[in-house]
Amino acid sequence: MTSNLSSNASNQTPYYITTPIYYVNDRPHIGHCYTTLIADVAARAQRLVGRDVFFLTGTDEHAEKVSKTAAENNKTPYEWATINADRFKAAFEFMNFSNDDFVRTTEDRHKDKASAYIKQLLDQGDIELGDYEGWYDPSQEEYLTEIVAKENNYNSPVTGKPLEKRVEQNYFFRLDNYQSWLQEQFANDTIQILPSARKNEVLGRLKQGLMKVPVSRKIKEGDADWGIKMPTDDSHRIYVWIEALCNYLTTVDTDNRRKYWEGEVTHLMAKDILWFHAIIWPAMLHALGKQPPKTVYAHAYWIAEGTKMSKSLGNFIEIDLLAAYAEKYSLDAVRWFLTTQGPLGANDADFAHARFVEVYNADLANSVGNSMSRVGNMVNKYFDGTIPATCNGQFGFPDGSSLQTARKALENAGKPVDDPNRTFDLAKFTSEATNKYLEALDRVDIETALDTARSIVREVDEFISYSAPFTLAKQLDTLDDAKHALESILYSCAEALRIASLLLSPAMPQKMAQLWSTWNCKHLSDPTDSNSSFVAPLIELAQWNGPHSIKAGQSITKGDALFMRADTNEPAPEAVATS
Ligand code: ME8
Repeated sequence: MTSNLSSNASNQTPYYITTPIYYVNDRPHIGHCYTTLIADVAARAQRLVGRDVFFLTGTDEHAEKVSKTAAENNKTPYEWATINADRFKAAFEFMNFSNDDFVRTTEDRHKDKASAYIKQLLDQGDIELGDYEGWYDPSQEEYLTEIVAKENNYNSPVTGKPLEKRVEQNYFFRLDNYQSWLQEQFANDTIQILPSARKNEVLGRLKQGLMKVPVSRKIKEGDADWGIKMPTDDSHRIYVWIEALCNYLTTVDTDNRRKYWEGEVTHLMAKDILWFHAIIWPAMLHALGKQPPKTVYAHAYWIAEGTKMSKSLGNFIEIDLLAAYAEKYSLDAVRWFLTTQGPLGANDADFAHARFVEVYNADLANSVGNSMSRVGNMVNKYFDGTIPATCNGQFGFPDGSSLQTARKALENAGKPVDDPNRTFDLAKFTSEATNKYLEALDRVDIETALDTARSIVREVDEFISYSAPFTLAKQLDTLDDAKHALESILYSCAEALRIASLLLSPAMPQKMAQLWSTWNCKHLSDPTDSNSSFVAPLIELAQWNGPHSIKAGQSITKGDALFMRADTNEPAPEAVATS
């Protein structure tokens, strides 16, 4: 059963996953929660695999728009940044994210090291002083190339607002020196850019050639005292984007965390900021003598009820609305919907109430939740809630004779099966699903991973419909071997669902913990550890009839339904402002 395993199964390399650090000019919304959720699910899944994981998120505070909004709100930049950083922290706690740290770029631990990296680049000649004239996008605080500016009619490709022609004396990073090195990294996937549509865009733009990029801003009169000064020149500040990128390294550039940078690094973000992460940052790292990230993953955007979210439309889906959905349908249902229906691939995704309810009912109430309570209820009804002693794993499917007995019972009841040749091998099915799950994780393909987990539930549902244990249960006294067959079938369903629950747990940690508690599978994870650590790596935990399987004599109590069915006509929940 353990042959042909994905390389991930025994991967001992530390795993480091990051989200963008978010601007603190405003409060968090669905987009910020989404990227951080994908990182959370990936981090939890890698911990489940047994890897040493570090998951980082945080806030990007030294942007001009932060000091501007602060002034509009009669606050100092730092006060305003703190108000919003606290909102991000609260939102991420509410979403049950398992980040190992939350970095604020106003912290000394970040500022000191970011400054030291810039100093190293200056000393090495990778950063030099020069004049710069270019198209500046004030809304994004970035310069665009002539080609990109022209393509967008000299408007911001993100906000559509006009670009400004600016001339500045600046310090520049010699990005142009790294073109061929970068091309090599992408050609052999030393740095993998995902999804592939995004990689093609980056390669296309890279072919147009790289220019040196500004890494500082001249301080003007009247500027807020906000940001980190250039280490050798007080009249310049480090450009906020360059400083922000450094957070990924500054936070783990300590004796006990350095192993994460030397391990496997995954940067997650939306497509708007891919260029910085795929081109500028790896080149800076190379110049600093550090290894580049293994994966740069850029997802697409959430839109709201068919419309792009924007400040002017005031249609941002904020954390308060997600909280209202969580209140009504459970937090894990919100996590499930966002993870499985989100814009992980190349296309944007719509947050629409009708779709939410449809997915909630189809995937959770009628599938995962229903299957788990059905099997629990049958174990309760037919075996008084205890897995029978005769069922010590060896009755797990394949066990052709039990299926034959089930067919016989259906025949006796006048409801013969349509396909008498159908076979079920849940042991093999779960083992293959676990492998597929591991492979999907290698590509940060969380949607496929979770669908694979749910495919186990679908197979169990099909197995129950086909073998009809409720019909078999009525013939315990009249049909030879009926008891053995019933035990075997229900054991197999419970064991397959136990394995499914493991694979689903990164997306729905609370609901799966609830199942483990009613099914007495607490040994799967240590409930005292909030960081969801497991007692063994996935490949051991998910072993059919292995050391962590459902055991003879294990009591499976009848718990509350994990997900109640939702009324499709119910109105959408409304946000209740919490902050
Ligand atoms: O760009 N759909 O910060 P930011 C999905 N500080 N994700 C979305 C989204 C949407 N509609 N809107 C935003 C910055 N996001 C810089 C980053 S990193 C060194 C510096 C998510 O607050 C997505 O992850 O504008 C996107 O990349 C990020 O928020 C931008 O956050």
